[in-house]
Amino acid sequence: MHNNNSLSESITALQGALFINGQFRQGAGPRLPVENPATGEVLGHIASATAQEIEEAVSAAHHAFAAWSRELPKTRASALHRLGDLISADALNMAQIMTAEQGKPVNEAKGEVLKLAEACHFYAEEATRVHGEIVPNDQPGFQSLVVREPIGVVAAITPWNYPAELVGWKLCASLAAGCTIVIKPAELTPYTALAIAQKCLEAGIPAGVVNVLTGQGSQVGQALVEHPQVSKVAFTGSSAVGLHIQRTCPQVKRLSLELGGNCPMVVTASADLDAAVKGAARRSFRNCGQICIAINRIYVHRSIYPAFLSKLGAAADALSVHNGLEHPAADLGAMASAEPLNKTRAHLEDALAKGARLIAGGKAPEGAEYANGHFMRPTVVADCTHQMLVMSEETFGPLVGVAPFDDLAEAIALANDTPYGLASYAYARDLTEIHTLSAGLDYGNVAINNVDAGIMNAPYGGRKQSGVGYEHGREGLLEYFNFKHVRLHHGVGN
Ligand code: TAP
Repeated sequence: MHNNNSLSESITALQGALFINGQFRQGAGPRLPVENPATGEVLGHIASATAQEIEEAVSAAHHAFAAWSRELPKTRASALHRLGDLISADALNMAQIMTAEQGKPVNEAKGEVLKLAEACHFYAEEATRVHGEIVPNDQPGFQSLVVREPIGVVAAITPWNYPAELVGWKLCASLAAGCTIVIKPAELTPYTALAIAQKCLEAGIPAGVVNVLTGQGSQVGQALVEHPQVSKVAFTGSSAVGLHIQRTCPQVKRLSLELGGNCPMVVTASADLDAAVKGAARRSFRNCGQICIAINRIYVHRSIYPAFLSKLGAAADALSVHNGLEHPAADLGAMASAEPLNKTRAHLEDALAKGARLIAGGKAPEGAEYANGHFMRPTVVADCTHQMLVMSEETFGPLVGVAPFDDLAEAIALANDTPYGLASYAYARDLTEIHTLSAGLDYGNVAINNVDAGIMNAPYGGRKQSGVGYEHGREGLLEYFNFKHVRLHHGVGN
């Protein structure tokens, strides 16, 4: 059970706050409410950053870049290690802030905060291992050095489903590379980002290196995209907004776009059925399906289709749904807002109207606890076709569609048959099937016999309409560098 007083004190301290040039200040702009999605209660208000505040934040980041980019890598690494330690030490408090604004159960939120701390330490280590290259020349007496230089000011624009990690990956990679950053978190989950800014202040990260501006994406986010002193936009969010940013960016600048998905899972006749069901239940419903890499649709070999459906239905029915602050260990909490809940209901109605069979869930849990929040039971529908929205569009809710297949080529073709290419999953024990699946799935991430596609030291990114660029791993860090080729004529060996 959480401590109401300390949580409300933590949130009160962040009301209306902006973090600019190393200082918290009250924003001058209009206030926007932030709600607890489990209760509908207004937690507080944030300030919508004004044009002048946006200018001050970018200008602070621009000025801080000159010194931060020249700091020794080990100095930047130490700052990141300190940040990671401070975040882990306060993980429960930060998790409760996240649960209050996002809805996921506290234990899961705490896991996310601890993974943010892990990202700080990972990028701290990477900061000291940024190597260049010496490449061969076609004439004697020349040497070509390829060096990596930080890009400049980064604008990070982030969604509400992973309020700590999706800010953190951009923040940590920027700091490690020597970039400075202005963060615009989602309107629904601003307090987690402001709590991270508090940790940056405590960690002694120099003024201007990290800035946080709250407000609406269409205003504050768009102003950052358009700002001539922003050299890179690191965006995670919907494909529609990502495309809009790409179209409306008025200068040439680096963009990394981590966008939406509609992720398939293929379960072949050789699969370990119980492991596949366990994986399906976890990756379809965790965080109420509000994950870019959530399983949206499952293709199951016809020989095991009925058994898979009954086991997945039972696994979905066994998941507990609660107010995540009151029940830290619940499997699922509230959905983050009415919007993803309404979209989930619409996708369910569409599937049922087109002939899908309801196997589990399909409605909100019953009882007074759920009366004012955005709750939905984990839902499984069977006999789905690609005419149904659940099989072709991102639901971003606790709904999964299942369909049978007869041969693997058909399953892979169906799995690839959407505009998205973020993550895919497969369960199989036959080695030929495993190789066929890993080669055939047209996705940036392919997880086989597990459902955790993202680990910190491997690249994580989408293809097709799921985005450009990578986070995590060495590849994620390279997104924050320009390469410079220095061709030197030294004359030795001429
Ligand atoms: P979006 O509506 O796209 O919002 C993402 C961020 O962009 C928010 O901070 C939003 O601000 C801001 N924004 C909105 N319009 C903007 C504009 N014109 N210019 C600049 N910024 C703008 O996404 P969401 O609903 O928060 O998040 C869910 C989506 O994120 C899903 O599609 C999900 O798949 C995707 N996602 C992808 C990944 C990866 S790694 N590929 C990871 C997580 C989530 P407001 O909050 O004020 O609207």
